Amino acid sequence: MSSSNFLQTAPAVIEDRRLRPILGKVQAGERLSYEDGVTLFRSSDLLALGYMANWVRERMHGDVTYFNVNRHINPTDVCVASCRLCAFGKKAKDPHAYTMSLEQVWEVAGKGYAEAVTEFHIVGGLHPELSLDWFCQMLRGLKERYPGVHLKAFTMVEVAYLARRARISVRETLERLKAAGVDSMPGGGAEVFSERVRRIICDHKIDGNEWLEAARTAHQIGLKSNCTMLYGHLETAEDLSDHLVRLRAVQDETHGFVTFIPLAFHPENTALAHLPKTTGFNDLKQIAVSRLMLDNIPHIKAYWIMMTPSVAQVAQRFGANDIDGTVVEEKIYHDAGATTAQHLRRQDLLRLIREAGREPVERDTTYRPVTRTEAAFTVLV
Ligand code: V47
Repeated sequence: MSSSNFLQTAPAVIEDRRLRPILGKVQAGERLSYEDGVTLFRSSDLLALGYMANWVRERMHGDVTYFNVNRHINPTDVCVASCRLCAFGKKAKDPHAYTMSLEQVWEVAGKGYAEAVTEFHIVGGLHPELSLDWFCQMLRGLKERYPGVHLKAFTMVEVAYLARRARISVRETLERLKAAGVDSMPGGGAEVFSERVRRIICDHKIDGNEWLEAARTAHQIGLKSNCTMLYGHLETAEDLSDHLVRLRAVQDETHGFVTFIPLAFHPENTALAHLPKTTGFNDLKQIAVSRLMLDNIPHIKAYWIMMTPSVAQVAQRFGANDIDGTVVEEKIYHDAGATTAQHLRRQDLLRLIREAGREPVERDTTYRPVTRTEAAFTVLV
């Protein structure tokens, strides 16, 4: 839609009068403030939020929705932290805990290789015994066996823990991981930066400033990363807006964040199981507000595992331009009660995207389009 069309039609869809000045800023391409963010998060005028966010999304990406063919690998769920938000981490003595051997990691990775996986997404618990050297060996082994696959590995939280255990700086840890094969980093572990909330939901983790500093360092040494925000628990509109503004400030400095992924809290099997589950309404609002606030982060991902394929599909018209990938096997959300599938085929993703009136583009982790030969395509469908 051209900007003049937007100017003419937008006021008709804005019911919440508090959004009018924000609409003016969006039209003018002006940066939204922390206060604007609070207003957006407090508004229930979902169609107006979606209308504005969709306009920004189309200006940035046209009709394209990206997806990838990836595999998640979680080498261990043993974790020294006991975050109330998490159902995945287990104590070492828990009979249900698992830790893969190096050979098992390499074998699990290989299960999707024939299907031309372009990315391994590797995260796990804070294991008290697996050393930085062990992880470097794991990475080198993956690179040897699957040289064409991008390794998106370790959250800022895992890196900070490995650094502490190895008694070296976060920078040196990142450098060693990069030398061993890490190509970029996922966005997990950011939760919300508010100290008040972190004390309740993840008091064993690094704090918000440490997370941001680790991200800054990763970007400085040439590793791009994603970033996330966990919503739907004890946070306020102020906490959410503050989180986005702080990510945006780091991005102004480094330009290292590629994609932002709002993550809905799944309470089942966690210490916060009494909290209600997220709603489709809130999921779409988070997508829309993040697109409006994060004017310097290129991509907004509606992670279908977390929001269900149906909501992730609708999100493609509320500000999102990415839907994540085939995933294959997912543990973090499924341990917390997610009832979505663990795997979507390439053809399922294509259908979801096309039905939303978007043009599917398969990407690699760096958002280069992936072209497939007929033969490879046949394996994938
Ligand atoms: O770090 C943990 C969150 C994250 C729960 O970078 C929970 O492309 C909800 O970061 N309910 C892991 N959330 C997932 C993640 C991610 C996912 C997809 C793509 C990318 C990417 C990153 O999930 C954790 C934590 O923030 N989490 N437990 C829970 N019960």
